[in-house]
Amino acid sequence: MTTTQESPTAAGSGANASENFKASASSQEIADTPPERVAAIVTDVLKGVHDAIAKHDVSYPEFQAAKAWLMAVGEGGEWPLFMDVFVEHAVEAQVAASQQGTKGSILGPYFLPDQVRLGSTCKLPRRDDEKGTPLVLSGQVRDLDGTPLGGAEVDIWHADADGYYSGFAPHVPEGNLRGVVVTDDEGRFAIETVQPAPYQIPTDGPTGQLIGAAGWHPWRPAHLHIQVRAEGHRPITTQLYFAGGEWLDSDVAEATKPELIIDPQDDGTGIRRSTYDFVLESA
Ligand code: MBD
Ligand code: FE
Repeated sequence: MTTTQESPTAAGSGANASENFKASASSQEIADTPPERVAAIVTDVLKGVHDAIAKHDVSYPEFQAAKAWLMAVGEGGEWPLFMDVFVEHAVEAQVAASQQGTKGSILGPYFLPDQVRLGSTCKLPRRDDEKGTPLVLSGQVRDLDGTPLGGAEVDIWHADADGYYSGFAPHVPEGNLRGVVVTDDEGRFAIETVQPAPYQIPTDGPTGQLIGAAGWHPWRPAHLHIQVRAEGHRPITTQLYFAGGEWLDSDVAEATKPELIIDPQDDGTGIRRSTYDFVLESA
């Protein structure tokens, strides 16, 4: 598999994610945490920092470098990117411990609400000359008892064949490769799209600079983001990955799970097809 040659700009992705997060913050659940709990959590976070300073005998120049880097993350609007890449998986693991049905994964910084609603058998919005191998994902949404959930929403968004997301890369049209697919009476859906490429954290921003400075790699394996919602049911936020794909075993965001790997097969006409069913628990 080849990966993208062009490198996304930090300004085109991380910064937009910051604006998007602020715009949607009012509709999100922002915790109202009691003081004792704030104190308990922040004390432990700070203790982790203090312990690392002592363990590694951190110097003043290193402390000042850390401050400069933290400022750059904020100025570049990369906090959503950084938090979702390096921290969100730990929060998701806590949620996963109490969630039945389809395995979840992290939301990431590139979800956009209110995308175009599409019928159960549909094509995601795409450019006339959209690059990439055609891909059809079909399946059924059910509850834990196996009852099909008609009218459920399969909200899907993913990078293009160069690894770019619409809304976060200026050259990709708004709404590209995003849609809210509504299941039929039997809870079924069939979504035609194109195979996404692996995603590279922009190397020209502070998050990418940290990754480079630490000698890590900046890649996430190719993935489809999916959020499934149905009335009276707990929504599931997840991602699907591709068998044999590059970076599957070393996702920089640590968000893969074996249950979330699909293995689309060419149907003989150049279209790769896979099925995946989503199971939701009652709210
Ligand atoms: C992505 O595409 C993504 O899914 C996550 C979690 C973080 C950065 C970019
Ligand atoms: Fe992503």
